[in-house]
Amino acid sequence: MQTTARPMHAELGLSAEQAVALYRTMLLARAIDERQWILQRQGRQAFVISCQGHEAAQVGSAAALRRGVDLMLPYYRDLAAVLAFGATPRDALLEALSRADGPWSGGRQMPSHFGSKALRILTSSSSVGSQIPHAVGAALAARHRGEASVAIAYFGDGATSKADFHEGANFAAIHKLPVILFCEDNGLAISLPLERQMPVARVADRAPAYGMPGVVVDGTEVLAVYRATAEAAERARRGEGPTLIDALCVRLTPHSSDDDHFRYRGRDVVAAERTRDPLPRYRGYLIEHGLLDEGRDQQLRAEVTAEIEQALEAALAAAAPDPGTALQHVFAETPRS
Ligand SMILES: Cc1ncc(C[n+]2csc(CCOP(=O)(O)OP(=O)(O)O)c2C)c(N)n1
Repeated sequence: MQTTARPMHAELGLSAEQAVALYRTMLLARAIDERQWILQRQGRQAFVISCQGHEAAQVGSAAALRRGVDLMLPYYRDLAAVLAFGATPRDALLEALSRADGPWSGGRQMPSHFGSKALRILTSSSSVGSQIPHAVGAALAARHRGEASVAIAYFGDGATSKADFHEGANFAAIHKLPVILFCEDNGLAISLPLERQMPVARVADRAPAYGMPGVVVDGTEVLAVYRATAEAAERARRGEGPTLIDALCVRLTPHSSDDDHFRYRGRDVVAAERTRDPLPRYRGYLIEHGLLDEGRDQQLRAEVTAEIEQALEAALAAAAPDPGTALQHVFAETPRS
């Protein structure tokens, strides 16, 4: 009897529309990110820190969770993850331009510091790794409240050398908390390569010390990431505790708009990373399985561009915060000037 292998998205229970929607979110994140570099170079935006190269890891993982139920604790690179969890281009651009109406901090935080009570995205700090124990605490609180939420903490490989990671992993594992520790492993902490960050070969090798699975996944393959995250979420919901996912990503830009990566990476290395760009990879999959063609791709890109232009127009027209409010939420009592 002849058997035909089902395409991976179908195996994962994703419809054709859902499979294309993942691609659209990846396109949207990439286009907002590219626009932010232009705004920064124009002097309109203070700072950029990119998700470029991490889109598949972020969208694949966020899409495998339940919006409105699960808790997301992102770090600064997670534009695509928060878009996949319900944030809009307008939200992103209002905050990128530090506008008073910015939904994450009212323009008080640096760009890329996400947080939305409505979307169950816990506010993020610049301090590397600090969201990891917060995720563990949020999962514990959810359990006490009888909620069925899984908390996902996102972080880079560098963050796994912080005490926050080890304390969080240890506590989550002892108490079998519903946590996913999701490492977007691009092999660099700014300029420091992985082999100088840790004495083990991979981030995933840290997992056995905490009695949890350490799952290595190609972070440039959106469906592979979806599968790994869905499995970790099921394990968490069954009460079996946390999973460390080591998603191998590429960082297609310098660390931030304040960095020149050619001072520590050869042009050949950056060019090699570009061959693993997650967008053309997934586009190829969709075309191969008849879910996308050139015309539909162009149409999606045009839609995304129009959406961003509209959001940008609104963000450019929006008011900056009143300087008189600069100390609000900083001190319990405003000190005398
Ligand atoms: C506690 C702390 N130490 C140092 C920094 C400065 N810093 C910002 S990002 C970063 C690198 C983090 O690398 P990684 O966790 O691998 O994430 P990536 O940026 O590569 O995605 C460092 C050292 C910081 N923000 N917080």
